[in-house]
Amino acid sequence: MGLIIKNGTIVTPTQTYKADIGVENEKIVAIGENLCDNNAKTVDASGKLVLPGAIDAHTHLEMPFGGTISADDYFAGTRAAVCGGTTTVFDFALQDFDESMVDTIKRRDALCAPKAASDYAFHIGVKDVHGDLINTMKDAVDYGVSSFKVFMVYDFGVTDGVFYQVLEKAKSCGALIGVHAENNDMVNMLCKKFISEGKTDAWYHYASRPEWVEGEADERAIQWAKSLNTSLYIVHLANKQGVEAVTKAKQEGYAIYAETCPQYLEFTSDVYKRDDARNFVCSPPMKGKESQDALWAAIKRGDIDTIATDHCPFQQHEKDWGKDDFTKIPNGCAGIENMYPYMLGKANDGVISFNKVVEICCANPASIFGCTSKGSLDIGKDADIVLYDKDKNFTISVDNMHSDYDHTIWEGKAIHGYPVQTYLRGHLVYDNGEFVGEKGMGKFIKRAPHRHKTK
Ligand code: DUC
Ligand code: ZN
Ligand code: ZN
Repeated sequence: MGLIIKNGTIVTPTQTYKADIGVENEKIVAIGENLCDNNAKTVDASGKLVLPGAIDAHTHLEMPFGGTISADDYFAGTRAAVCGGTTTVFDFALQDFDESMVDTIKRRDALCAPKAASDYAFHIGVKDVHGDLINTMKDAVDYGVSSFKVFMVYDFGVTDGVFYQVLEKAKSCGALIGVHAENNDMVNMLCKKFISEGKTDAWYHYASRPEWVEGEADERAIQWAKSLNTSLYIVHLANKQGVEAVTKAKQEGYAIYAETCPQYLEFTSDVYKRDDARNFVCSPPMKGKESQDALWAAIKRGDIDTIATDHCPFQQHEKDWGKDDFTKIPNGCAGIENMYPYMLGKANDGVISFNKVVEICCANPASIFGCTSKGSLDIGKDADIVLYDKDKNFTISVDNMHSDYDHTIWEGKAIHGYPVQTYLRGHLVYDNGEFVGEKGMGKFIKRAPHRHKTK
């Protein structure tokens, strides 16, 4: 064996137990007591938790958006990811009009492959399925990209009819559709109304995208998936009405999956009253306390399947474009390095269990998105391993993050417990505050087709 991690406490979604882990050729090859190999490098993990690397299934790296490009490129974003214990990152490859789905993947992968410091996968952001383009979804699945996202908002959003067509095609070709659900018409109308009334500060970003603007769209999207008896993945769910719709659909037996993000679990719409409110502008916005409570309750009862970040940071001067007009603020916040430590910190504080964190940050995204080699500490899986010190206290600051942005909404947040080492396929890439990996070492993860569960 090349590496043995000894004396740690392994956490899976269902078990917590003491054992050593043996690694050879980037894979976990042994789990047991008293593993021994004189040729292996040995790491003592006494007193530490040994966790799978997390999977962040929702990021926007070097994405052209809001009149600029998101501040973390593929290197900075993936470097930051591994420093927070996330070893696989999903990015959105946004299709161009008239572009086949495989060309979309290849265009983005040409940018990503030389820079990635974590493993990575893509979802395709669908814009155009006219003519034969819809059939190229199947080519993408064969290429190893078995998920697509439709936006119900933004100038590149799709119509309801296109969304339905894409859902139907996905069912027949082994793909999962993710949806950014907000009612576009309502958002546009409310934005215009507030601006014309001189209501221009960042509070009106929230006021133009209130709970029901998202909840109503969630309900419609779920309705269409139900009518096709097909799976649907709701990204960045942030509101109570949507949570209730997801719970009901699950109880009825439909394969409706929900993702939420740490920012919705930590902040409420009160942040839009702060002086730096524009820095918190993302879509959907943070919601009220009732929605936040509903999200935590849904995590505890199993109705939220995954946690991801929607990482899409912008620099301060770009956020400042919207000082006097909230519609000019580029939408998005940082989070890629914070997700796993934040959720693990909640476990350390007794809010949820460590097993639950491993389930929703690692095992569930791996199984939902067909990452067959990722998401758990089992023999045969990639040796993506995080050593976690429950006693290490950490205060988030832009100065101790590993991204390229110049501010963070997480500034000053104290985290109880923190990752101390991250291994990517057995290679040490993060060591006590330092990135020690290499640009370009991340690999494209070819994923299995989505296995549709029908009612
Ligand atoms: N929301 C954001 O806040 N940023 C990126 C895209 C999105 O949907
Ligand atoms: Zn979105
Ligand atoms: Zn997003």
